[in-house]
Amino acid sequence: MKNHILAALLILPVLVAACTNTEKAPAGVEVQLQNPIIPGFHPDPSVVAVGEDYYIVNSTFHYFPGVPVYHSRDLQNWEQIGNVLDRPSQLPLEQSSVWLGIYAPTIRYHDGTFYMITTNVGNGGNFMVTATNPAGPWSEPVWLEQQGIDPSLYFEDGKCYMVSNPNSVITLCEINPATGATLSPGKALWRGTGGRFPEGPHIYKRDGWYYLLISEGGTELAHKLTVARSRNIYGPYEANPANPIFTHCSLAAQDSNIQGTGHADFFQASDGSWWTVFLAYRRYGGDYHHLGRETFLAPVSWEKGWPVVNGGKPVAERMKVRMPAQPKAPQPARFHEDFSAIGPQWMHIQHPIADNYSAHAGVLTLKGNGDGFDWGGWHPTALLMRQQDADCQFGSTVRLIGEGEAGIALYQSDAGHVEFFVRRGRTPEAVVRVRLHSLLHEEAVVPLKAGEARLDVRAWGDHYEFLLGGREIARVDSKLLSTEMAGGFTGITIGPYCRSGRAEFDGFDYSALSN
Ligand code: 6LW
Repeated sequence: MKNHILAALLILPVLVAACTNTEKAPAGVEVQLQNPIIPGFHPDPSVVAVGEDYYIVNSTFHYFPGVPVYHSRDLQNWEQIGNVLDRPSQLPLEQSSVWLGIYAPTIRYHDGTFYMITTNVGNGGNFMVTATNPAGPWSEPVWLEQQGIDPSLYFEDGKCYMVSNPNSVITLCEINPATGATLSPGKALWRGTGGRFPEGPHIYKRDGWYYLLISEGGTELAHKLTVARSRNIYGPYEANPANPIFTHCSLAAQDSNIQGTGHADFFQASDGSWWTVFLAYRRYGGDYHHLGRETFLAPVSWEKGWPVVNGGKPVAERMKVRMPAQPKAPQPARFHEDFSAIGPQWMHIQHPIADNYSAHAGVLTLKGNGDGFDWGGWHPTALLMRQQDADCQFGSTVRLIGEGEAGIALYQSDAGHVEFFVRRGRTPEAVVRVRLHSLLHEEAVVPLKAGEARLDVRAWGDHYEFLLGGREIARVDSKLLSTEMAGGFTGITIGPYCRSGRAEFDGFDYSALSN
């Protein structure tokens, strides 16, 4: 008996340690996860799990509508169910360039209400909106006092806390979520581990610890995740000795095409397993990326009370993970858009001028107002969607009514864009024109018999081919449209536009290609 008690006493600390370090093998089934889970321009992801439903939001900068909402039940297939900011009153964009507008959002769910908090850089700063249905409608903005970007929310014991990074210090205050009023002075929590741009903070609670997850190093190659913890939400926070907990700025990932990993948000799936969404970009044709920062997924485990992302290994486009259930295999995109209803994937640069758009019987009619894609503080007539596949083909038949310019745009920023268009002054012609900073170059000019042409673009990762009536007339290197060359926080968007005159488009075709 005595021996049993002794044995029990000896084994107790081991059992306690095993329970607090909970290194249980994750349940579920082994599956092949395909990353990115939301490809193309989908930066700064934030995620919330509500039962078996998962929702992700992303930043959108100077685009309108802003902040797409994606829904999934299997963590692999994500469908856009709306946009949080779909009314100009929620999203002032006056003079917003590709560097301004909506920065990183956070989505949370509390007591039957969804919250989305973000920063409108250049037009009002931090604000939040609420909804009972994440597909919308979302409320008018409640403006917040605490400065800094990347605000996040944490709810506990009837209190609502906000964290952001004023003056590059992660700072916490309590707020009244209904009015936005600050209820406690800002408390500096952490400066990170010394990397530049400490940002993207989120607070989680697990086993009595508050975990403060942030990103450091900037959103390019040096991007990384670091974490600190405290028993008290106000601190002091101790840094994880194993920081950074995730980065591709490492020997192990130096040859990966996936780079810039960071800006993450953790969540627990319905089976209790931990996960993170984060942003990264894929390189094409060297150290260049043009599709923007995309949304990725990786498992999180806990070791000795600290989170470990993907077992401490780099992530890949295809990787074996354990998931709550087998997801559906993602289907390659292929569609003909007839614009009978303008779906949530279509965006504008700044607010659209409604009179310049109409759709009827499968034909989209656009009216130009003189604004193109060069900087102008401006409202170009264009419907743009994210290029989500490195290899894809898209196009339309364009008819100019009278004189003018209209066609298909490939837009990274005002400093880097390509238009494939029909132009009619005295004579009609098809043109491929490239803008790169101060350079404006017509790569091809082909005479046409009439102001109508079939324009298709074929994308192959590192270059684009421009097809006039099925015949290639020009090629453009994707790096000219890359973030490295053209700048901005966004990624390529594509679609019909009309700069001047009036034009009809017979819908818009898109299909993913694989080589
Ligand atoms: C965003 C910041 C970041 O607010 O880039 O990569 C900024 N992370 O957290 C713009 O997306």
